Amino acid sequence: MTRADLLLTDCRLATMAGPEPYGAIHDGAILIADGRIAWVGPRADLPEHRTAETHRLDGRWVTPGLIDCHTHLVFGGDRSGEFEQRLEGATYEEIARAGGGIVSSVRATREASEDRLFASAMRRLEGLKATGVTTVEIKSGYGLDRDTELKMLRVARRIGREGGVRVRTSYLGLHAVPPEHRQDRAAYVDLAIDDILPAAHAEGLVDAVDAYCEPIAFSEAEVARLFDKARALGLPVKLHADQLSDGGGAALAARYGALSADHIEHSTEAGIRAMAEAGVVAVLLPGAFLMLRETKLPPIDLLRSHRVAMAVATDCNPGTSPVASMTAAITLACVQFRLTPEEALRGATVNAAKGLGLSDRIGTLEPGKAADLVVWDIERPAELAYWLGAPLLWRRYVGGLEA
Ligand code: DI6
Ligand code: FE
Repeated sequence: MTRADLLLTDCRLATMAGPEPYGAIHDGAILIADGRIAWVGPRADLPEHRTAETHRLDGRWVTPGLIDCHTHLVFGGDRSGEFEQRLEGATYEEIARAGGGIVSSVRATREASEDRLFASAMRRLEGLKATGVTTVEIKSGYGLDRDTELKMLRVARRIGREGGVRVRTSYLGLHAVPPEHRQDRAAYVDLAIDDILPAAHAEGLVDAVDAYCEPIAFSEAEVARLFDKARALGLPVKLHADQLSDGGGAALAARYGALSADHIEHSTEAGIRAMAEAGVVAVLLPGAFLMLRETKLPPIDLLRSHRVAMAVATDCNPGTSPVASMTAAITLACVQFRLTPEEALRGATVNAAKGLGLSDRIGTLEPGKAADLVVWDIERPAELAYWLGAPLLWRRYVGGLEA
């Protein structure tokens, strides 16, 4: 007799595991106990069980909770003025080099209180939750001094406690050189690596370490120093790689066994091969591609032929991707990058879990995994990619509880 807290029944399942497209089970049921999936399969095979509660889902589709594995959800202010400048022809790099860009969000983030940062991030989080997100990665990187980086990461942890989602944090101290160090970037790199990172880690605020590797940001050598420190602290790494130019970011990420290399529009085949060999997940960020009106597509065919796992994320940030909808990221990945709807949904579930190092806990509907799941008002899973901005969510469960 299987003991359960909750039975979900009369539903179609996209388990994202198994040989069928979407790992589909067409008349399925799920038993949930202690916040985890105890059993999942065709309703006809449901084992004998005792359960406190039953939810009938009237044939709706159930998927794993969506995982947004790359966001900058916490920041002060907005950059809609720069958006207007870009519409008039200024480029992202020009604005950054003229002292705008990331640094203008740094000013606003330093000024904002923790409560204010929390409140504004929660508003954006509502958009993600309404589009099925149950786990979100949140980066620092708009503080660039010790107090503000730690403030951002504390807000991220608070979102994990109070926001109705699971949160993974990434320390992104090497995001930009802050204004007070413009004349002395080496001193900032030292500070970010030898002072801020250890302080954040000592407070338990860091799940992974990220960096922005671009000519307008940090070099391979600077990032390598950061990654050496992360390794010494036992922290996994990931990288904003080859977004605006080929800077060898994919290969660098592979050399350090990174969880993921993100963007990778400009990565070469050698870089992709290195990622494949090292098991690095490719995180595709079609929101940034859209908002910057980029034209250089990420090498999707190479990722497929080298069997690199592809994830899809919003990159929600005030500069390049003011996107607070996970289903919009899925749609954009299909329309712009020509992922299939199934690839895009894998990218928002099983492959995103891999990109966060959480494959054993979330990302599929399988026994033993957390009962993070989403019930959708759709007839076919491809609708998650097809609709842009339509409300499709019917209900979310996090750890087996309606959230
Ligand atoms: N992610 C980032 O961190 C940068 N680009 C991206 O896609 C810059 C974000 C920003 O301009 O604030
Ligand atoms: Fe980013």
